[in-house]
Amino acid sequence: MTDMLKLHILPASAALACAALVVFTHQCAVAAERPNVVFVLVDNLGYSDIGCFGSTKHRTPNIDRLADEGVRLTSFYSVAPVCTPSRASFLTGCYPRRVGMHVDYNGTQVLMAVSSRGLNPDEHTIAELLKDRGYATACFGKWHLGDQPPFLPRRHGFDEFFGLPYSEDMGEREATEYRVAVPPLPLIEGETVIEAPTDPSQLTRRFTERAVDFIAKNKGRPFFLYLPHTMPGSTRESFASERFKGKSANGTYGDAVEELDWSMGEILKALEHNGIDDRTLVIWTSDNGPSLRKNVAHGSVAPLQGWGYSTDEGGMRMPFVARWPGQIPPGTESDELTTAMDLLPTVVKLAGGDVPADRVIDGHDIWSLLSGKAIAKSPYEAFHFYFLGQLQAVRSGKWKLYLPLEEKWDRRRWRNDQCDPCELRLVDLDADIGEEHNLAAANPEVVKRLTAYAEQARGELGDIGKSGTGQRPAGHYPDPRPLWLNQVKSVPE
Ligand SMILES: [Ca+2]
Repeated sequence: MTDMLKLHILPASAALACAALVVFTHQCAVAAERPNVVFVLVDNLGYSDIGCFGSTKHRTPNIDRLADEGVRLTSFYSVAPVCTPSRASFLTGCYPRRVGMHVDYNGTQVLMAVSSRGLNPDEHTIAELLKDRGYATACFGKWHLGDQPPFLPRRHGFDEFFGLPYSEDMGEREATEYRVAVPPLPLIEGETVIEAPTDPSQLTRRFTERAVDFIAKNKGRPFFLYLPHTMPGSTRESFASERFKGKSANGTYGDAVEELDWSMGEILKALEHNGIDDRTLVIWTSDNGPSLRKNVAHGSVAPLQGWGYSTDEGGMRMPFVARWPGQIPPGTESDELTTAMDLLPTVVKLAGGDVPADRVIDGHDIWSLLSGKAIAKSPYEAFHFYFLGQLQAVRSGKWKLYLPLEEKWDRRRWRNDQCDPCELRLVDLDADIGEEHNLAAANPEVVKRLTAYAEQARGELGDIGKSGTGQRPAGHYPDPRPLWLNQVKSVPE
C-alpha cells in the first residue's frame, strides 16, 4: 500500500477501513487501529513562547519541526488557567468542576502538598482507557492530581510513574499551627520516594531519558507516553541543566524552554531510531499561560492579552502542535475552537475504543480537525472559562463574553482590585485577538445568547456558591500523609 492511499483511507475511520479491507497489510492494521501516543505537556508556557507560534527569543527547532510536519491549532484552550484543574481536564476529558478538581479543600487554586483531595479513582483517565486497549502506559513528570496513594498515577492507569507528585515550588516547610509539614521535594518512582529534595535543574533531562528508554522498550506494542514536564514551571527563576544554563537570550526562562525543545528532539530521534515514527501521534502543548513573577514577564503571550492564572486569552489559549506522519497533513493549521477536553475522546477513538457511556464527557473527538478535513468545524456551541469555581467568561464562535461580576476571583482568590465590579464585556476574537474593544452595546442579541449559555453552565457545572446538577465528586482520602524519603508504602493497590 502506498503512503498516498493510506492518507486517503485512514483518517476517515481508521478502524473501519482496516476491518473492511481484509487485504490490508499488518502494518496498516497496527498503524491505523492503534497509534502510539506521545503527549508532551509543559508547565506555564505562553502562547508565543515557541518559534512556530511567533517567538523570536527562544530557539525551538524541534517543536517547530512538529508544526512543519503536522498541524497547529491556534484556538486551542486549556480548560483552566492553573495546573491541577487544567491537568484534570486533559486526562479526563471533562471540565474541572465536573470532576471536582477546580479547587482544593482550603480554597487554593491547585492541590497543595499533603491534601486529602485528588482525582477520583472512579474517573476514567486516558491512560486507563488506553490500557484497556492493550497499551503500555507511562507518566514521566509532574502529576499534580493528588499526592496520596489512591490518587497517584499508578492508580489512574499508568504502568510506570517517575516524577513529582506536585509543583516544584512546593518544597520543604515546617508544620505550623495551621498547616502540616511539607517534606523536601520528593522524586517518586512508582509510589516510592527515591530522592528528596530532588534537583529541579535535572528534571527535564531525566524525564526525557526515561521517555527515550520507554519508547525503545515498547516499540513492538502500542503505548501512551505522557510527559508532563515541570518546566518552565512555577518558580520565579526556571531551571535547566548545565548544558542549557545561561545559553538562551531570555534568562533562565529561555534556558528552560530551549531544554524542553531539546527534549522534543530526543523523542523524535527515538521514534525514528526505533522505526515507529509513522505510527506515532505526537502532541505538544502547555497547561496554562505564563505567570508574572514578581510582576516581571518571563514568557510571551503576544498578540493575546493577560497572563497565566487568569481567564484572559493569555491565560488559557495555548500553543498546540500535533504530528503523525502520513495521517496529519504537514504544515497545516486550524483556528477552530478546540480544548484540552478533546484529547481523551480523540485519542481513545484512534485507539479503537469508546469514551465511557455511563457519564458525561465534555470533550469531543477532533480528529477531523487534526487530520485536515476542509469542512471540519469546532464541535463547541459554547466553551466556558472558569477560574477556580467561578464562571467568568463564555466563548461561542468568534465571540467571547466576559460576564458581569460583583467580585472577580483571581490568583489571590481573592479580589481583583482592578475590576470590582467587573462590567460585562463582549469581544470579537476574529477581529480583536487582543480583546481591546467591548462590543456589547452594539450586539445585544449575541450578549443574550452567550448569557443563556452561561446560565446553562451554572445549572450543570455550578458557580461560586452554587452546585451544578452534573458535578461528580473529587476523590477524598481522610488521612493524608507527607511523602517522606524512605517511607514504606502502606496502602495496598
Ligand atoms: Ca501550570
